[in-house]
Amino acid sequence: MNAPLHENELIKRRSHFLRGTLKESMADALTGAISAEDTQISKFHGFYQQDDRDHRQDRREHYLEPYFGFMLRARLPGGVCTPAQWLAIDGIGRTLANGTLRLTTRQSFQYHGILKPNLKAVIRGINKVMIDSIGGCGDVNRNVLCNPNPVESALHLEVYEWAKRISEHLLPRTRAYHEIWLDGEQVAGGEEQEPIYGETYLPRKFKTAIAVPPHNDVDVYANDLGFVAIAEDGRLVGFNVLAGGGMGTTQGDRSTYPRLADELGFVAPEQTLAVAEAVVTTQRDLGDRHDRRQARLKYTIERMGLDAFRAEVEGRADIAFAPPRPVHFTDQGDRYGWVQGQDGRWHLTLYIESGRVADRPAHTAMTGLREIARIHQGDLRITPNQNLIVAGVPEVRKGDIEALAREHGLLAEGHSPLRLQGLSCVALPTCPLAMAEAERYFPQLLARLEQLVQKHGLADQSLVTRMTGCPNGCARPYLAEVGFVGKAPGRYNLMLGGNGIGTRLTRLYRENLDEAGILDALDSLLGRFAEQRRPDERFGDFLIRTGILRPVENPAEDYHD
Ligand code: SRM
Ligand code: SF4
Repeated sequence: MNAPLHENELIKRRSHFLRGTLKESMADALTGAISAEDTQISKFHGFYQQDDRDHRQDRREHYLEPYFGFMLRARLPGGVCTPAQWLAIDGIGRTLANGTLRLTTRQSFQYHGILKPNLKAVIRGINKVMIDSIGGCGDVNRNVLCNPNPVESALHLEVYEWAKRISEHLLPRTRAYHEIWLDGEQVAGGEEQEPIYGETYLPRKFKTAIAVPPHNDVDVYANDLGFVAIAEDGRLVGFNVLAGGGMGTTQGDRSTYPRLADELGFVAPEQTLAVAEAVVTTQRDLGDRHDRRQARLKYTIERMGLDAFRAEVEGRADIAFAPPRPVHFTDQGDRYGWVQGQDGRWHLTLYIESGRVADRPAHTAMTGLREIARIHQGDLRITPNQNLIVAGVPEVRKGDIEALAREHGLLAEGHSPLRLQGLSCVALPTCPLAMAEAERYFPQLLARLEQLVQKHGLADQSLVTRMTGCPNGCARPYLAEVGFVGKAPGRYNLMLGGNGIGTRLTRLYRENLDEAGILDALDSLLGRFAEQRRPDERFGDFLIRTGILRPVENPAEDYHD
């Protein structure tokens, strides 16, 4: 390739294993920002520079620099934390960030609105309770997802251990994070090595998930690298390995599209790390470092062809994939309420609207979760659907936990199936890429949709509905049954046709709709669905069966149809 390397490649190389000039940027008291190059390096340390877009115009008119604040995302494999960790997370959110926490679609949490002078205290604060933010963002492996529900306990525990191991194995080795934020000892120049990543890390972000069938709550097909746990008699016997999934697209760029991961084959558990490393190093060496829009693994696989990619991975890992084992998924959402685990303890899945943990008049989630963490002795698990599980509750504590959850509006009861299956990304005011609202508008739109499903006698129908403020797909709208993808203020592309188990992509149904247009389009389709559906048929399946929508066969072409 003759094209020049992307500027980010040069920034990474110059950064001396992710140090950049972060120390100098932090010491510069004249601005609330960090240097432009450091805004790229900071992502590898888990934080993004943002500015509050609600205040942009006002600040400009008053000749002030933007209202800079930082978003910090933790690394929390499988989303698991202890009550003590939660209390620390909560305290930091209230005192050093904007007073809220954001549970993410990748089982982690984010702080928003951290001012520069507070960044170090935030990072030190989470590290004090053994949580870090290394690789929360950046061109490395991100938070590793795994099914958070501990009901199938022996298997779940095994799979969770693999999620942690993969996360640790693919962690950058640089001491920059410890040196800058935790005052660790400085490493003398030239001594450091990144055995897996090398000095320019990966061409682009990289995501890994493990699914435990029959649940596909992690949306495993949306990941660069996926593992589907195969169990016999409740014990893990290996994984089907998937590669090349991804949701992100760029508006107007027809060479970008969402894609489901392909199956590479079956491996035994002891081959897991070698395979993960081989997929990562293949992408490191063969991924596109010239055009970041073409740099995700999905495009590397498209360019190489699946067979060549599989052979490359087999060679690097010194393994041969066995044919993938049959798997069956039944859902992609969370299972709310109490469920009992094999050891007799109980697990309660709470509903957190759009994952925003905040204190609002009818919904005091921040206080409620703090109160629960104070008395809970099991653990807390963030789900890939932005909810939280209070896990490992003994029978005698059930009543207390449930009473607190009810008092603070955290139970699923009273919410429609539509709302409980909903996901929306952060979008405005913090996300710099947002073209439309998501988190702040989605609840209102859901209220209108609730009226619509009720009108058609579909109030009990499960319908996976997701909204994002731009085509990047952070709430995985391309795997929903009904997806809204922000195009401009108040305008969304309506994506339809997912199958409710996360194994079929949506297709664009109508472009650039306002709320009236959305309701109009769905009113007519839901009406037909109510009249003509087969028993137990899902909305997306109905649209495909009746020919209202053609299934996506070739995402590269179909997404932009
Ligand atoms: Fe995302 C960028 C929020 C999950 C695809 N995502 C962003 C940024 C950091 C905007 C930016 O680059 O400046 C957003 C920060 C908003 C804010 O103010 O907090 C952002 N992404 C999120 C979160 C918080 C959404 C949420 O509401 O939960 C999720 C954090 C997950 C985590 O804990 O790690 C989040 N992002 C996802 C997912 C879903 C997933 O991974 O399962 C996707 C689609 C899967 C994928 O990666 O293909 C996703 N985010 C993107 C992309 C498009 C990537 C691409 O290949 O084109 C971007 C933009 C980019 O990378 O250039 C992006
Ligand atoms: Fe921001 Fe777009 Fe991701 Fe939403 S989908 S958080 S608007 S990048």
